[in-house]
Amino acid sequence: MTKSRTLRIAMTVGVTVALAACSSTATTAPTTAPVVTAPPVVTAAPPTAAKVYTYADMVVGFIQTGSESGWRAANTSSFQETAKEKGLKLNFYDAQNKLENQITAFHQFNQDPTVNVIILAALDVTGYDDVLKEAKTAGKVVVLEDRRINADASLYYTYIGSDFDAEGQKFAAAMCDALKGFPADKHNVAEISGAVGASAAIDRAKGFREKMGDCGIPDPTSLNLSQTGNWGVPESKAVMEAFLKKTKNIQGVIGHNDEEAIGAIQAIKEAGLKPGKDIMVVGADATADGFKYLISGEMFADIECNPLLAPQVYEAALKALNGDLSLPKWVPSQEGQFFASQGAAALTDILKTRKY
Ligand code: GZL
Repeated sequence: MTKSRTLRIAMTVGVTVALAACSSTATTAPTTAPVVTAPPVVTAAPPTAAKVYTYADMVVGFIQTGSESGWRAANTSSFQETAKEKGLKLNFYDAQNKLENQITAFHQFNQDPTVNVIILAALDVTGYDDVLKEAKTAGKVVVLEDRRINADASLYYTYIGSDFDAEGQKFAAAMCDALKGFPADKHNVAEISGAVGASAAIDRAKGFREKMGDCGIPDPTSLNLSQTGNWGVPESKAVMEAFLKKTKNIQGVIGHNDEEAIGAIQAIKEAGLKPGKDIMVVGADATADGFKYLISGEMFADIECNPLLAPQVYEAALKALNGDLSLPKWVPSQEGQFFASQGAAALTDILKTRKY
């Protein structure tokens, strides 16, 4: 029974008593006023109404991958800045790109009674089942950000991140566009992929292969022209150098992020070839660095991947803290793509409006 109802009952009984008293005095000659003994008003202590959580009550354990790229730096800033804006407590953990560090941190957050929300940017697609089950037992809200994982969906509230498969398909469509000026039998594309095991790399590779056939691009793996660049410039440059030593019969290259595309561009130029003319380059993330190479024309297209996920992720976590489990198990990020053909001036203006 809510407090207000209890109060109404008390008032009704009180009023009844008063009315009774009135009627008794109004209808009978004055004698010793009858003692009206109202039944005791039972005011059971009102049950505590369910607590309504606000951001001030939110204590987050955030397990980040590391600081491997411009995208990641923007993603980290999004969580740190938004935490300040909303007044929530953020315990930030940088796993230095080591899965074992993520597991250790997850376990520690599970054991921390002050933490009520755990946010994970998963380095890998597997390996989290035990800590996810531990979190469920401990009553923590778990939200996946950026990367999906292969775990039972009952072990987390929701996943907020990109459709990497769709991004991979955009890679293929952009590369087919880039190769329009090349003979049909000269559509050999090298792939510098993201970190092995990362959902972003797995799904971008899958999406690319789903659509590369639209313009006769052979599978880079079948050409022995697919290798991880581990999201970074130096390693990706070395990979592209090795590809070019193996064969000059390469007309395109996709980098699973901007750093990998930039590493490929550096290698292409050092081999005396012209990126954007001899070899067409497509990257991903659409960071400020990626935009520089779109503006110079050395990168043909940059597939956007939105790192500014914190507002959506924190909002989802607050819903879950308040028992609202209405979100779907995946909330895809909204993102587009950019092309050198938009022109240096237009791209420079767009860059001015972007936060990363
Ligand atoms: C994509 C993200 C990837 C970026 C890379 O959502 O997971 O990880 O594309 C980053 O830059 O390292």
